[in-house]
Amino acid sequence: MTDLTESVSIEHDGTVAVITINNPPVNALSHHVRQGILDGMTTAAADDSVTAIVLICDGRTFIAGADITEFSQAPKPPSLAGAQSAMEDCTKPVVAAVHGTALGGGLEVAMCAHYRVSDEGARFGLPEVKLGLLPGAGGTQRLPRVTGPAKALEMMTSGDMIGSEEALDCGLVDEIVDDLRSGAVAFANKVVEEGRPLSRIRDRDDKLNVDPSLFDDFRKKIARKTRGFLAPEYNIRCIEAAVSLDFDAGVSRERELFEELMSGTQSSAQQYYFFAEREAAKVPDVPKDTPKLPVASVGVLGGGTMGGGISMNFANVGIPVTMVEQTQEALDRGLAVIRGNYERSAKNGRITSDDVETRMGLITGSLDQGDFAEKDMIIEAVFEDLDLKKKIFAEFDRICKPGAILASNTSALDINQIAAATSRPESVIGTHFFSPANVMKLLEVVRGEQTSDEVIATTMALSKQIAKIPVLVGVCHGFVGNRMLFMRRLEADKLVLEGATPAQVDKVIYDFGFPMGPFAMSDLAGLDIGWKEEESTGSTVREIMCESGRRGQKNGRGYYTYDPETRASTPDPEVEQMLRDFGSKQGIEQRDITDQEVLERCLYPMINEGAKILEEGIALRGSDIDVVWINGYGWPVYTGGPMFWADTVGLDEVVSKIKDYSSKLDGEHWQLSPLLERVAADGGKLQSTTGG
Ligand code: 3H9
Repeated sequence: MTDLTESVSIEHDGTVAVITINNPPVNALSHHVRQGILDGMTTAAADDSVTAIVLICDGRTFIAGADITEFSQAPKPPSLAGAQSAMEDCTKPVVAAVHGTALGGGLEVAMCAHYRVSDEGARFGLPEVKLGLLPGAGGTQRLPRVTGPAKALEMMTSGDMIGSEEALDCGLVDEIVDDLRSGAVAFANKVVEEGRPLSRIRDRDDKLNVDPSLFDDFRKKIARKTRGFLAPEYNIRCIEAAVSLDFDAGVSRERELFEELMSGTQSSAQQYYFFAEREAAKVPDVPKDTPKLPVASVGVLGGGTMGGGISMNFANVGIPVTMVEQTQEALDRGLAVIRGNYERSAKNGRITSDDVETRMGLITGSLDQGDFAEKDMIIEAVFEDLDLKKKIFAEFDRICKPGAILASNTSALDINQIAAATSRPESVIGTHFFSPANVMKLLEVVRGEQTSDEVIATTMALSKQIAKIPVLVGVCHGFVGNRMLFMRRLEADKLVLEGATPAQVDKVIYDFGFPMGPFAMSDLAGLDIGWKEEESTGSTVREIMCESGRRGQKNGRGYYTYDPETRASTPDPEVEQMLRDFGSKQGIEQRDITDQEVLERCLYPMINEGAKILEEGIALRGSDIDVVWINGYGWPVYTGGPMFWADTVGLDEVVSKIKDYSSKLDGEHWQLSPLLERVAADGGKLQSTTGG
């Protein structure tokens, strides 16, 4: 074996030259990998004893794409295009051997081989859209030539991967082999023996003849899902170019559009988010090698919406769950909702009907908390009442085996007080799931003062196992997400007493990129959650709404009125008048409020609160706050999250506006965070500020 560069080597297997890439962790296309591919192709092409070439990777995966860390650096030669041409133009057959994930630039390299083989578990995708980009190494022109434009549209605008069988069906893979290396070499020998042609994807056009209406139909189909994002549209334009221009002109168009995206804020935000999500999983004072506790069985207390959703997460990955309710009726209802959810997924083709039964088989209903005795982890998911939770944890302490993790799904309450109700506070942790818990990706993992490193490490790892994105946070009211949400709520409620309407506030927030505004969100959740009629004194916006019989979507009347059939919402002039009257009665001057003011007053207190959260060490990093808001509340990822966004607005500007508003408006949430002021004065960034 001969080393070509620090990450690429070449050896002979009979007359086949095997070029191996070894660039952990994911064999990204760093400059030495590009150089190695180029050198390997040149060496093998010049070697008369070589009849064919196999390109393969060591480690857990085939090339997972360009090295994203190089995007912010000056380009280093050779270009990827150079390495790709060396493959495509090689006069000997080149076979790419794929395992793990061939992603982005990795798949674009594989598509420059004359043939592709894979093992059964291999997956293929062009996920650049998730980084606010498009496949910029000829991928937008090659993929439609292989799969046809319709499939390429799906793959490139979603960034989703396909498996080896699907890849074989659509022609992306030529053969699935058992043992990758020997199978790839055998395939290469077969190509030589049979005298198969040096098939170049760039020369194909047999699948490109499509009805042009395909593109606009597809645009309509994905419009809702991709609202606000630039990259999906740019990917579509590239595929349009693939069908209307020749290959080289298509590649030029791709380059032009790639550069445009690369220089924009959306792709910086999305690339930043990619690393932020991975960083959030790391806890600086809990080393990577901290022993993890085995979690082979889970107990969930509560079979309502949250308890049921939480149970599903474990059953989905094969971990048995015992779900305990107080009455048979509640338990039956909870299990029926879970079954209904699974059956809907089966109907949509996301899982099979066998999966439904397997997963249901993993969830055992019970009326007896004693069944938690032998469980490795127990999660409490009852309603928010501190005294009740303390009683429950005292009971867990009595019942559960030593070493079991005792978790609370509280969304705001003090984990330390809950832990103090037990004799083992080191085993107690918060796991704040977001609703619906089987769908939402975020998990705020709440570390109590005494939570042990093992319990933190286990919970963080387990979160990933159940396909959640964990963020470790500290104890305070509302943790990171809800604490910041409360600030937006305060201002939204004030704005509608000064002359803005709920519809105006919601539209500003929706246009910013959130899925809905604060008032539509309240209507969806129900206005009467936690409202008690007998204690209501008509002194807050929520109280007057509930007192006038408005409960939100559930009774068709909230801040909006709802069509009983379609659930379409319409602004309610009665509500608007009621809010104005309520404001006037309190001596609040009514005026026209600009959309810009609405935006600043809703979002700047959140930034300010985020900075306070960092200052108190509740979040470990500014980027963790962004991960929380993007995954838990629908903050548009293309703006990077609240901290990244504030950096792009300019912290001086944010500070000066907060000072200005605090001179006119009441509320502690307008008191400028000293950390924010300091970071702004130092020319720093919130996204890279660490907590504490
Ligand atoms: C592209 O290809 C552009 C081209 O079209 C055009 C060019 C001209 N670069 O996710 P994990 C790191 S754009 C650098 O935890 P998993 C990651 O940060 C690229 N680093 O593992 C982490 O580091 P750390 C298109 C990368 O097993 C470590 O690897 N490709 C890259 O859960 C492990 O990652 C993509 O967008 C990279 N490309 O998942 C694929 N990828 O340990 C992006 C990963 O220090 N990658 N790292 O935190 C993925 O989707 C997942 O990482 C993958 C593995 C599925 C591969």
